Amino acid sequence: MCSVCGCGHGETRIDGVSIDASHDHDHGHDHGHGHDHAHCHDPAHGHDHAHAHHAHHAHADGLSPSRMVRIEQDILALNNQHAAANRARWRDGGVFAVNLVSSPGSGKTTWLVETIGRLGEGVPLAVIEGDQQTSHDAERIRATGARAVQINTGKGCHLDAAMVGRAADGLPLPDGGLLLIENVGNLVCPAEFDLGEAHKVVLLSVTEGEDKPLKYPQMFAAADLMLLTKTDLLPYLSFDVARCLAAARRVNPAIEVMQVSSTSGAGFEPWLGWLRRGVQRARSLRPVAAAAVASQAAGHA
Ligand SMILES: Nc1nc2c(ncn2[C@@H]2O[C@H](COP(=O)(O)OP(=O)(O)OP(=O)(O)O)[C@@H](O)[C@H]2O)c(=O)[nH]1
Ligand SMILES: [Mg+2]
Ligand SMILES: [Zn+2]
Ligand SMILES: [Zn+2]
Repeated sequence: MCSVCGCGHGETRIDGVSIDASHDHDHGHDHGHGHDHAHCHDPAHGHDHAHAHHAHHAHADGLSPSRMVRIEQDILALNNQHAAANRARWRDGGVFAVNLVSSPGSGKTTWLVETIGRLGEGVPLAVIEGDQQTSHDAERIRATGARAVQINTGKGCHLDAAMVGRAADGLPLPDGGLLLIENVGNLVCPAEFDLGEAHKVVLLSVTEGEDKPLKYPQMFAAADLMLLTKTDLLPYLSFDVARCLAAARRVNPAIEVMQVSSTSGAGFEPWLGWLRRGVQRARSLRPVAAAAVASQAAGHA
């Protein structure tokens, strides 16, 4: 299990094939009786849920709190190493990688499907889908003609950098491409796991309540962009957009916000612009591209 959040690991599958990458992330059970049943999304275990996430530390019988903190630090440090490797690889390939996070059902896959249809041919892209079970979302992406790999995390409630690195191995992206990563639906744990992405993008749908940024501040602090989704439903709800944006800016004054709807098509223009600028930036930062610019500059000197 993962003692950062108490979620279960060791049964990760990529497109149905079992991998053991998550062993990298699996210190907990070596050191004591871990609470595998303390998974954060199991409603039968409300106590553990609260404990794991309010304190941001899971607990395990027989382990002192300081030992648990060290194990968590080890897990996150190891994850950060994998994330750095992913980041270096994407930098070298000029790949723009985006990590989409939200609670279940906020509209991530629908938004990606609509995005892919609108992006057109100019941007080569691939999608990594994360869910505990099923390959429904990868199938929805493949139906657009785009390439997609499904990671099933089993009891795990978030993607980690090692899993994503493995999945990316099976998804060669041409230089200068766009990698869209849809994380497991969960507003808590994915905030802590860097995948090597350029940006986390948090989706919050208008049916979830305007106080979510205050309730889950780590996620909104970790994201650079918030997409307020399903705005087509606003006429039927009492959702206060201004209050929601104020809450988001209270936990992250720099967060960029776009109000969007896959149903009405609202918000695609700024979003596609944001993606295209990211792709251009990643291409220009590629070491070969940067070296060419430098040598050109030297030639003109
Ligand atoms: N009204 C409305 N419904 C939407 C919109 N976008 C998505 N939905 C609906 O919301 C539900 C969940 O959408 P998904 O795209 O599967 O959400 P998700 O975030 O990928 O869900 P998980 O992967 O399970 O976390 C589906 O029934 C969609 O049809 C939208 O813009 N407006
Ligand atoms: Mg989805
Ligand atoms: Zn975990
Ligand atoms: Zn968790």
